[in-house]
Amino acid sequence: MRVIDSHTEGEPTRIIVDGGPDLGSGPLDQRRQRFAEAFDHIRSFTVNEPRGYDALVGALLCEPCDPSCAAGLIFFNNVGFLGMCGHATIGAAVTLAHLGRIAPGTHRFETPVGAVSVDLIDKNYVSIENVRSYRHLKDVPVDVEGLGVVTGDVGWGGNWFFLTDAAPCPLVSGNIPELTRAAQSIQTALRTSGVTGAGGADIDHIEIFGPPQGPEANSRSFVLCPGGAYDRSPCGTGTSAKLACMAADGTLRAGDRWVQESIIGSRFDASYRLDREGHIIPRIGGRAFICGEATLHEDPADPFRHGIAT
Ligand code: PYC
Repeated sequence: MRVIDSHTEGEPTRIIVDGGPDLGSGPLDQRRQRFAEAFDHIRSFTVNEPRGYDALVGALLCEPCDPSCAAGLIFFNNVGFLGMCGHATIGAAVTLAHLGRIAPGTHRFETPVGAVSVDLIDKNYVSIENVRSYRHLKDVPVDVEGLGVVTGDVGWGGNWFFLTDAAPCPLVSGNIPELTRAAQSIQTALRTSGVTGAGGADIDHIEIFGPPQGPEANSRSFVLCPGGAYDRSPCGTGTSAKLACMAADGTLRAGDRWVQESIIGSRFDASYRLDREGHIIPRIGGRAFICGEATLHEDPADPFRHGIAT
């Protein structure tokens, strides 16, 4: 299997460019289902130790159904599959440019939750227009062990998020272990109290917001990803959910700029527009850098050939 590694504002992406599973044809959500049911060991092989690590997000490059799209992408991580992934879409655009498959300009990529528009500004800077995003629930109180009652919103930005301002400590990188524990406790409380996204969907990302460290950003966030790792970037789908909540509250107008800072101090430049039906279409901009190209090998004698799932 041939892969290209990049990071987007610190958050790693590994794109399978050759030798991935044959998922046949059809809509990407169906191909993602086939990937999960028949080839989950390839997901684990690609991103888990000993070839990867828990923060690594993978993406399978595939043929899009929609001929107007330059590529199809199916995203996955150390524990399962994602709907959309903002940082990995930015990483994919930089990877495709590195391969000479796309030039600076506007492109469309197909994902399991819809097509997204991608502006490759130069070899490292990409601005994406995400899928429609919205707030599903406002001011939901949850009783969290060790934290008491925590109130937050539930939003969709291509994945499901619980967004809260109730930080248990300052949002600095030295507090990542404490923030991780707090976010995991919030997630457990959401699950036990039956708070979900639309249609009973599991809320698998938790975002904790606080003030930015400097004048360059509007806000800083800590984002817990589904497999227990924290997002090194400000999280593209999470920033999209944040924009949707602010739009619903009337605190950010269409076209206004919002700079979201991550727990390691990297930033996404964000804004939104309204589509014809009045839905929020977020725009997220950030930088990605190629960090490696590799051929991954599988030895039938290796007891850990499909990765170490934790
Ligand atoms: O950037 O959307 C994102 C993302 C989701 C999980 C990790 N990064």
